[in-house]
This record gives sequence, structure tokens and C-alpha cells, in this order.
Amino acid sequence: MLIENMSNHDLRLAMLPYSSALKVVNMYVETIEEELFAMRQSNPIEHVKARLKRPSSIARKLEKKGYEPTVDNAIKYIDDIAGVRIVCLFQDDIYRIGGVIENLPNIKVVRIKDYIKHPKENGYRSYHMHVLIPVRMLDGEQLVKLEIQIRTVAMDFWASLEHKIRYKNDPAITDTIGEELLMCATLIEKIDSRMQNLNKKIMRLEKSDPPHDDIRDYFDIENTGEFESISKHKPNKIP
Ligand code: 0O2
Repeated sequence: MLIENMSNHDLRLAMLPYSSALKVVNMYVETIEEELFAMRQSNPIEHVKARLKRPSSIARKLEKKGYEPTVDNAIKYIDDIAGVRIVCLFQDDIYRIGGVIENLPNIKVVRIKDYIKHPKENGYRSYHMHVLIPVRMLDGEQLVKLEIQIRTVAMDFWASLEHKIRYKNDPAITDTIGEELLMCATLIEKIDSRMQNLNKKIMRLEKSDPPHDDIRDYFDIENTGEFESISKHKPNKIP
């Protein structure tokens, strides 16, 4: 059935497995964040965003790929109907987090697109993982496709700006802006690696002079000796 002819109700039903997959991955990422914070006393993840692709964008992408914009084709040919974007501070963290995700027992990585080692011609840099997540629905378990994008704050900043001109069709504008964006991408790559090196130096200093560490810094625990409900802090960001 053509996506444009579907009722809102049918669209919502078709998207349900994808929104469930997003919830599952969000939960995994929260756990990873907390574990890394507990281990390293710093949270490498700046923020996480999740989104379901709009039906009109799914149809547009199918047509661009040369397929009829139907639900069946969307399920078969579109890998990023559900997407999670993890934005980190440093480039090394991208591969560390990617590695942790790869080893999660419930996620099967089917394809990796490393646009950091191999940036796109326009300068786009990001690490993409196309994965399959088992999701339990009323009629049984389904394997759902999802795309996880991992990138630094700087790469994300660049991509957001570039995204704004992606669908503009005036070459007079897009060509000049495109050239400048490409130059910015090169600068951003340099800044990313300088910040990475600075962070390594700071971490070495911290090792020789460790910061004050107290379990009460992580949890709101009054030391009454009784079990009480605790409201956990969101792990701190590196200042
Ligand atoms: P939108 O509007 O962000 O949703 P494939 O079928 O795997 O060969 P696909 O799906 O394009 O091709 O895979 P890829 O390269 O992993 O891209 C998936 C998403 O990554 C894109 O979705 C963008 O969100 C982002 N992306 C990829 N390339 C660029 C780029 O050059 N600039 C920016 N800003 N984002 C990019 P959509 O559906 O293309 O776009």
C-alpha cells in the first residue's frame, strides 16, 4: 500500500515496532552512560536524541532510491526509519561507545559506515551503525532495523547546519555554502583531534592527582542506614 494513502491509524501501527526499538536502545544507552560514568567519573556522552522518520521523508527516500513508496518497501529498503544519535565530546569515545554497543547481546550489527575514517565528499563525518533489535510485540518477536549515529559535538554542529541546505536546489547558493562548509569540516576535524589530545593530558594529570570521590556525589543518599527511594543524579558532564 502506498504510504500517502495510509490512514493515520495504519501509519501509527506500522511505526509501532520502530518506536518500541527506540525505547529499547534508549534504555541500553542510559545503562552504558551510567556504567561509563561509574568507571571513569566522567560522562563521555553529551546528549542522545532519538527520532522516527516522518512518513513523507520515508516516501521521498524510497523514491530517491528508485522504489515505489510503499510500507513493504520502507521495511525492506530503509534502514533509518528509527534513528538514535549519540553525541560525544571526544572522537575516541565514539569508537569506545560503538564497541560497547557492538558487544551488547541483544543488538546485531549488520553494517557500519565509518564516515570519520572515510568522510563524505561534502565533509560529513559521523559513525553509523545499522543494527537489528529484537522487539516483543503482541503477535510475537520482530527484528527491527535501526540506525545509531555516533559523532562528536563539533561533527553534530556541522551536520545540523549542512542539513539545512541539503534540500535546497539553487546551485548558486548551495555551491558557495558547500565550499565553505567543506572548509569548516576540515577545521572541525583539526579541533576535534586537538581537544582529544588536551583531554588526554588532563586525564593524565587527574590520574596523578585524583579528584575527591564519594558515593554520595553520585546519589542523593542521606546516610540514615535505612533503605529509602533514591533519586539518582544524571551523571555529570565533564565541565
Ligand atoms: P534525514 O533528513 O536526516 O533523515 P543507504 O540506504 O544506507 O545506502 P542512507 O540511508 O542515506 O543510505 O545511509 P546513511 O549514509 O547512513 O545516511 C543516513 C542518515 O545520516 C541521513 O538520513 C542523515 O540523517 C545522515 N547523513 C548522511 N549523510 C549526511 C550528510 O552528508 N549531511 C548530513 N547533514 N547528514 C547526513 P537522510 O534520510 O539522508 O536524511
